[in-house]
Amino acid sequence: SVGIRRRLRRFFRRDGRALIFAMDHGFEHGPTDFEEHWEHVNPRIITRKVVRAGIDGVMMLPGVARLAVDELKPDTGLMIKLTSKTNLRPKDDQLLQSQLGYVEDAIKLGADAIAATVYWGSPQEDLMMRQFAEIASYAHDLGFPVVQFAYPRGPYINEKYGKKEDYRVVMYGARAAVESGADMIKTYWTGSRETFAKVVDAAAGVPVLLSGGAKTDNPVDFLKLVWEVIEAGGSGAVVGRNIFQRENPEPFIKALLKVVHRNEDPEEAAKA
Ligand code: FBP
Repeated sequence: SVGIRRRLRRFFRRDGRALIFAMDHGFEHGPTDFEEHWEHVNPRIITRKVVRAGIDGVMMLPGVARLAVDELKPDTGLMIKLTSKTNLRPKDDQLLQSQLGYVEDAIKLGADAIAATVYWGSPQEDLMMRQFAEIASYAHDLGFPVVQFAYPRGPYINEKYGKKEDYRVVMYGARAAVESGADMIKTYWTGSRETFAKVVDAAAGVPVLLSGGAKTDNPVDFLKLVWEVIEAGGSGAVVGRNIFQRENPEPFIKALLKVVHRNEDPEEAAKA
């Protein structure tokens, strides 16, 4: 619908690319994720910094969005994620993301997009598929785009492919996201430009964004990774730890924006 297209444009610039800040870690990993730079446990403080640096959008769970929303610029895309899990659950239940909020809650917060995770290949895949279908159907009816964090993970994947980052697995997850109605996909790095390009192909025009991952010791290494994603036809990145675990996230975000939007050489981008 027109509403979906219009709202998607809040994240993507004219070049069709976006850099989005992710901050659901206090729930999904626990507050220890912020211990590297403890001030950033306060959603207002870190949101103020990322917005000042020029980030295109942010992704949060509803409660944190409520705390941070006043720090956003009118044109900062707001993505509200409606599923998560804590790291406190028994190990056997870690392969399930549960719904913790509703499409209406996200809309009341001013969301431009609704996000939900599906662990493709999980023993609880069926439940997450239904959850995603319900969220997507309602959000689409109301003209809101839906973002799928398409994360393949499960015992059979490990048995058959060795690792969840195998491009055949990541590409399968991206394709499953498209076929289940996603308007934007967030997924893992597959290890090379060539293989990530296949993931992008399998998504058949639905934008594919990198899921940041653990902080790299050397900031340039992460800039290089994002550069590869862009060269592979990826539409940008959704980045959490690589931003908020850095002492000084603002220059790093500016460097990331140069790589995402100007294909700038990572070493050069890091210098400025
Ligand atoms: P990062 O850039 O820190 O990897 O954030 C992306 C993200 O998807 C978060 O939204 C989420 O909390 C986290 O990664 C989940 O990571 P994992 O499932 O690997 O524990």
